Amino acid sequence: MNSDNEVRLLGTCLSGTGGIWSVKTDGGDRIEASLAGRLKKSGSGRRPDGSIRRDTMSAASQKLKLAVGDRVVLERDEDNGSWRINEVLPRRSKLARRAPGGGHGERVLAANVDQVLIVFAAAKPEPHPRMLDRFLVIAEANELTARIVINKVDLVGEREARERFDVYSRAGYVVHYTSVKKEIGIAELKDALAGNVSVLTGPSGVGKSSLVNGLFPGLNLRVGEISESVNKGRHTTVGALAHPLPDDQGGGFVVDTPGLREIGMWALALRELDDCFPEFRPHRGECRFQDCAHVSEPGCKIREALQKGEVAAARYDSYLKIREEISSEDPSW
Ligand SMILES: Nc1nc2c(ncn2[C@@H]2O[C@H](COP(=O)(O)OP(=O)(O)OP(=O)(O)O)[C@@H](O)[C@H]2O)c(=O)[nH]1
Ligand SMILES: [Mg+2]
Ligand SMILES: [Zn+2]
Repeated sequence: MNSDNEVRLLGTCLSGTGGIWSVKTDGGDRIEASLAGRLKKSGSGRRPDGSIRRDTMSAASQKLKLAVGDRVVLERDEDNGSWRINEVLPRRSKLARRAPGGGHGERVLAANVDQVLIVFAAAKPEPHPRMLDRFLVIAEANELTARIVINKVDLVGEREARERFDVYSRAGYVVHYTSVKKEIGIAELKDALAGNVSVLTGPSGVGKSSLVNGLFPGLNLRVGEISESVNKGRHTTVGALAHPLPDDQGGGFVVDTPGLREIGMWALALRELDDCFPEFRPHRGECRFQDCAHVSEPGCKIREALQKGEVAAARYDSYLKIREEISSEDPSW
């Protein structure tokens, strides 16, 4: 290779399995790059002869800190022309779930995230509000803006869907009502995505991938198909896939993630939980006891707000359930 061609580029990680990542360079090219061995947390995943060992690749990917959305410095190997990720730039934000016990078990779903779109279906599958509340708590715990998307409104009618999820508008969230099938609410959602890095999350089968395709028909469909096969039953793969949005529509990325069946295994400090419910925030510091758990303490302003109907009973129930779960998970929290 001509040494004049030696290049150092900046890019954004779109997807990665094991040690190989697909990166969009700031110049707009899409390239495959391997992660420099020293950036992997455990082992290099390489045999002495330089070939990659499959078994250690998946082990390494579990401990990798690199995530979709990460900004990276790429360098080209002079000898064989291949690209290598040599540096990961500091993140401005991230969507992460902490494994029980905290500390080393953090799972970063995506980096440099502007907002989380929590997608549920109005029906098929039947939405579980308690689960929606958990997704919201995770977004809040990461200090990320959350939007709610209720898809498949064609199945129940928009009015019924709005009635059912009005509790979330009242809690302070923006709720989008969409149908990919009937093209309802798609334009508004598109505006919300333009220029941002947005992560779509939610249960399986609610239409996350369909929304991405419906929103940006120009996006490479083939990538979506790969996503399906990559994610199927392979929990150690980095399942998230970032799609660059068209530059003439403001740019940004939308990150499609595999559906989650349950989100129980995460931990959050108990004292942070209050802040994860936006409708509790106006009452911060107003309870009689500073360490009020809002369970049965006298002079509790949250329970007062509940009685007045300012805090919805269903949301308060979720708060209690999550609180209980956190305290039983690890007594030291
Ligand atoms: N009726 C109706 N069906 C929809 C709509 N959007 C998506 N679907 C259907 O719902 C099914 C699941 O859609 P996907 O886009 O694969 O769902 P997903 O959330 O990406 O699922 P995972 O990848 O498993 O997490 C497909 O059969 C879609 O055709 C909609 O607005 N209305
Ligand atoms: Mg999908
Ligand atoms: Zn209280």
